[in-house]
Amino acid sequence: MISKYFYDENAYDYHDGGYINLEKAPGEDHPLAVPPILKPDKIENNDIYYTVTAQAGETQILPGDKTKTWGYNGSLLGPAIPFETGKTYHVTLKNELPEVTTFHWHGLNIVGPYEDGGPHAPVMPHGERKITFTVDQPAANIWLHPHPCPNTARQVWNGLAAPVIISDEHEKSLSLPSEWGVNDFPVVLQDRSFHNNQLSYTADYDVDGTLGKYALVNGTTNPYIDVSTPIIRLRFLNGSNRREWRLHFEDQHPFTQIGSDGGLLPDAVELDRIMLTCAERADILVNFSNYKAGQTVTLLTDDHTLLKFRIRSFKPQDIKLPSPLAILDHLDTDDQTPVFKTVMSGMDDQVRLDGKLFDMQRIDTRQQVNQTQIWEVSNTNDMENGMIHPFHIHGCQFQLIDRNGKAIYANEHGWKDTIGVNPNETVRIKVRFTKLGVFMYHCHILEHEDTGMMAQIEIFDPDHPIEYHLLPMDHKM
Ligand SMILES: [Cu+2]
Repeated sequence: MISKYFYDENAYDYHDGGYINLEKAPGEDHPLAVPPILKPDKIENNDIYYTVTAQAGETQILPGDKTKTWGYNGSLLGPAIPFETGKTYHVTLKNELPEVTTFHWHGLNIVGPYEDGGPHAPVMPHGERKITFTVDQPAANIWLHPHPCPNTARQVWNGLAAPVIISDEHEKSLSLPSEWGVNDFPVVLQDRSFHNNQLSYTADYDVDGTLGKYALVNGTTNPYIDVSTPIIRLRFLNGSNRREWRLHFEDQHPFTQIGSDGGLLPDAVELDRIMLTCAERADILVNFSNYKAGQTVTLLTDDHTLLKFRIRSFKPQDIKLPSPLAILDHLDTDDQTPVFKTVMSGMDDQVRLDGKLFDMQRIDTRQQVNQTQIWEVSNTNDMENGMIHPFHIHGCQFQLIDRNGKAIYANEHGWKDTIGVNPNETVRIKVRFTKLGVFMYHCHILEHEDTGMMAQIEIFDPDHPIEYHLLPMDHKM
């Protein structure tokens, strides 16, 4: 049993001068909103067609006036988008917003930079873009969010984010809870402040990451889940601009982590608390068998009530998870493996990646496709105890080696695409891209990313060089 948080407490976001403590949102408790599962436009054999539209709307979040929000195929957040390993997807991306956006598939092994949906793939207002790709990675909880440079943070704040759920045959064979909205829930963790019930990104902006004073879970304030089967699957996603979520039950009830960013862990891990930095995911099973109907079990973040579980009647149940839970395709390295070093530094508007600010027309490093490199990802910053920078790479999933030469945490043995890096820490990871393209790697505190704590890698095939048309920084964002 791990009984402490996973990171250096000195660096937690609540030490920041601009930190905003969560408060209970006004109004009653509400059942947790459950995003619908996106329906295909059509299915032709192995080919599935979807349409995803970024649009503006209004959402009842607080008592009183509705809030003007943005969402995919709806007014806030989006539907859960189901992918199956081995199938080919044809996705029409439509923009009905009054400004340029992009559609980034965070965690998907997909070619870049256009299909990946980073800043080189703008979709103009009333415009659309069509992309096609085959999903060839294991079951995982990934997500969709905008990535226009430098407006990612504001667009996410306004409501754009959607869970994307990849399933495969192996995961289906595990008989995990699978009744959507009954015992299988996406759990998108965000925080927002309101001004006369409206969002105001400008009013709440913080260069070190914008925080809100109310927790929103799938857009719901004061949410609860009615527990009608003993085991519940919670697919957590930190969809916040800045906030770290330090999750634990009020009574320290244990839970089982079965998956991380890029899929199932090689072995399930028993925990009683977990921290998620921005963009990280955790796939969790909670067994409520020992509680009685009428009881309420409360999930906290720090000491703030986040999500209540109201126990209904059910028969106790246990799940037998196989060991190993999943066979990972281990990335092999030896002393000939090339090493790439990258350094996150600074706070406020001084944040830098390798001492530089982002430039869309500059390729910062190159790596050969299907070849593994070791990346040494450092956070040098120790200003005012420093801060954790969540480091993300597009277009691939990677594997951790060590943290400052020490063992990684028990729940870091699976595929990851985002890792919290502590001040004065170097995390070594094994990185292999299987798709060609130009990809971003960056801090996932969205305001740091927008400030320019981001760089680009070209993944090349020496036999098939490709010329990319890289947009300039001042194009029509
Ligand atoms: Cu950062």
